[in-house]
Amino acid sequence: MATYVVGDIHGCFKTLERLLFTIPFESGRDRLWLTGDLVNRGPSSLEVLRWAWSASHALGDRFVTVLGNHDLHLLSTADGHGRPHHRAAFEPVLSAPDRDALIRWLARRPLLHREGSTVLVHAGLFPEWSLEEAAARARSVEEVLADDIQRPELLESTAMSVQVTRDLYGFTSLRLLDATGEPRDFTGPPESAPAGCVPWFETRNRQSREATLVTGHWAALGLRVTDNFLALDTGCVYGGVLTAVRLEDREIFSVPNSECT
Ligand SMILES: [Mn+2]
Repeated sequence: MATYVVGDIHGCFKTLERLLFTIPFESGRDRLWLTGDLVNRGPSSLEVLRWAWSASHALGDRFVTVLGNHDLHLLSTADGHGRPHHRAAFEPVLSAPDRDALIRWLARRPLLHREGSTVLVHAGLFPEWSLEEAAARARSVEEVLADDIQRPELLESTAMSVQVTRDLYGFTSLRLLDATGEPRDFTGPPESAPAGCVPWFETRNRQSREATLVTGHWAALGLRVTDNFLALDTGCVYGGVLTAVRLEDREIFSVPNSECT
């Protein structure tokens, strides 16, 4: 049994199909993990969601997708919030006949998936989190997200505690930390980071450094494969490539974007 991890798809369904055709994935045997951000920006969020829903039901626990910040934008918009440009982008999903099933399924996806010393998250972990602490925090935020009353409050960040909001940010949006250890919004390449800011995975004394972290989210970082860190967002939706890695031997597979430029 091999484990294939696919980076951020962002509604690029045709490119995803091409990647799945390219990798030697056996649906009766292998595992398929996604780094999240299935939707938004690309042309076919609904098709990607439907495919993921089906794959999740067909593969059972051999399929894992973790929630990304754009998946949360969709949940927030479906809850009746969200910004107008998100509402327009998500309209095909929101008006689909199977929308409720898709949204309900998406809201119950994990923020963190752990298997032994391998951990899948969309964005990152705060450096002070041990693996055990990160997993426990993920479980408690997932409970909130799966609750149809509490979820809108969390995603609008009005009635929720700062701690819960910060935890959610870590799993789904984190890239840089400033000198005081607080996150800094930034989308550029790490070498252009503001003075004093460090990528979360390069912070000193990171408590999760014994684990292998598998992430997406940071397109400007691109493909990064080191002993204990794999970053797989290779900017497909920006005209880059969609990437998969086979975890067991770290072979990389990628296909060019064929639709989303
Ligand atoms: Mn993201």
